[in-house]
Amino acid sequence: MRFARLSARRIVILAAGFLLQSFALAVLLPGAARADGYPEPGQIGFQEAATPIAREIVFFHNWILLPIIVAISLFVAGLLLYVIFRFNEKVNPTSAPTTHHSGLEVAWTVTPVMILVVIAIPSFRLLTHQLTMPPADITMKATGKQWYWTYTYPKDQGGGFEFDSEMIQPADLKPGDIRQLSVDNEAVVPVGKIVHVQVTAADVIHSFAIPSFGIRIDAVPGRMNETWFKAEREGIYYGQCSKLCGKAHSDMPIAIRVVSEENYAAWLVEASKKFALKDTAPVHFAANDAPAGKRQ
Ligand SMILES: [Cu+2]
Repeated sequence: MRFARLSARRIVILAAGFLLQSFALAVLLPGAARADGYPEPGQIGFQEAATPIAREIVFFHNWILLPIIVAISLFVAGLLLYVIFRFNEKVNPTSAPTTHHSGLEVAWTVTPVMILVVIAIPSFRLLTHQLTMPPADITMKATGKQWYWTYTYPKDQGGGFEFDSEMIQPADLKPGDIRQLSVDNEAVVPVGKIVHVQVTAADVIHSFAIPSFGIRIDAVPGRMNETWFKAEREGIYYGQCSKLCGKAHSDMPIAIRVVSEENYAAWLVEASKKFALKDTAPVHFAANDAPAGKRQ
């Protein structure tokens, strides 16, 4: 039958494409060189890890999940090809009357369960590492607003100020700026220190995410979420609001500048003057304090 021949050929092409894609991913992903702290055009795979948690995430994906899914893809593609060539109408005109095979049914139930158990162990270990917060050296607050972030540094750690961090509009980009990622005021943290980030929002739900730090946490109005990171290298690390939050959702990047401890101390002094609060009240850690209608 013409129809049957055509669809068999199409399945072979699909299976071959599937195979090729699995191989390409397995070969390219772990070895690809990439920029530090931001994504590059055409990049495949994760950004370079800049925290221990991000390193663990990359390892979990590249060396546990990816090999397992490549093996499963190859196995399923092999089965498909075998069935197509061995049991097509021409080669095998009379099909076998078998409808049940208990051993096979037990095997295809138990094997996936075992695979899930193998994945679950490192997965839960990673979750535990992410959610067990070590004591903070620095605490800061990030408040998501339509459509920018406000960073607050508490007074008892040399801060007592807050500032808005807005994306640099495409027309104002200078050489070295990254389109849709560079901001006017980066949040600054010291290298090698445990930083707790309290995350909330003033209007709608946003999400505070930095791929190279391996963090992503929802910013919910009226609720205080908390995450942590320990940046291992100096540099600027970028993220984006990762919850659809309105028309300029794409225009509220996150930029964290990681500096040496001395430079951080110097920045605190400088920023205290630059962003001095008008009233002397301590910085309040409460939601819903956005200036209304700041950006329409
Ligand atoms: Cu947002």
